[in-house]
Amino acid sequence: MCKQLNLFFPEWQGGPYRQVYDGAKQLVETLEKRLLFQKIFVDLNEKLVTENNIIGYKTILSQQMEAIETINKYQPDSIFTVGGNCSVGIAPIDYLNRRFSGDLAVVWLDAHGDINTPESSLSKYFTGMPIRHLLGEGDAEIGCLLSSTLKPEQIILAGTRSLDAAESEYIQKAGIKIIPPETLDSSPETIAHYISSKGFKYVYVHIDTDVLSETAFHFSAWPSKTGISLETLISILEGINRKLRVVGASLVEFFPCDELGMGQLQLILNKLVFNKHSLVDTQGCIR
Ligand SMILES: [Mn+2]
Repeated sequence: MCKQLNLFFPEWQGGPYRQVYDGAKQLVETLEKRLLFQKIFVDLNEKLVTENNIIGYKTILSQQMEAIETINKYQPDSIFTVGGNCSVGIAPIDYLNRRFSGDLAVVWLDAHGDINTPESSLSKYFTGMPIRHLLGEGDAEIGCLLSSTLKPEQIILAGTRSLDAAESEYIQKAGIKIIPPETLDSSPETIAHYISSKGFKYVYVHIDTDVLSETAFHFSAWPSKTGISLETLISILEGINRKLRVVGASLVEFFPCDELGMGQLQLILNKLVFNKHSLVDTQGCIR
């Protein structure tokens, strides 16, 4: 049997909205009826100090450290994370990349690139920096916590439509694959085909709900009109499940939802299948 770890990591200091903490908490409270979550302690003090070009630096550093320690303690085969900011994917991706010796494609379903360095970031929000740290750049102390380094060819930015100039320049220079929302809407299988063609077997799926258009989902922290539809997102996940093995996923950056929104998140969760086991069918976490 595969050991799966479910993480509740509502890190919110990486952006301007404490509501992403509340959104994560609401979802986890409904999921706890059938899934066991390990909680990463998150500070609720709103006074954040900027250091090393990162808002809330010390707090974020200690929270990331706790996430890494928790994962290392359980040594899971797969990890599902509810966030929080996009930065909650750093520890799971770093661990899984090491565990699968680099045979891991990371699908970053997000309106944004999240690929700034602390220096290139205009906002200084850590939520816009996770991928660059996974690529071995960015803050040195955070880098010291990580045990592996991703290669640019492991990353697929999907549904991306809002990039800073420095991000666009880096993506082009590093040769990182980017698939715009229009391509996904007309051909949701593109991602699974691309990953298979590159020879990867294992996949990590990061889902920032802002990959969806504002009309498709109303509760994203950074909504924008031109995203993909919910049907497209479902088809993307089905395509990935058919061809590849999902060993990690994160669902992040949403505010507390009404019943409609919770139902939409549930539809997404129904399609998260880890190592051929459906997340929603399983009882408990470590299995
Ligand atoms: Mn985003």
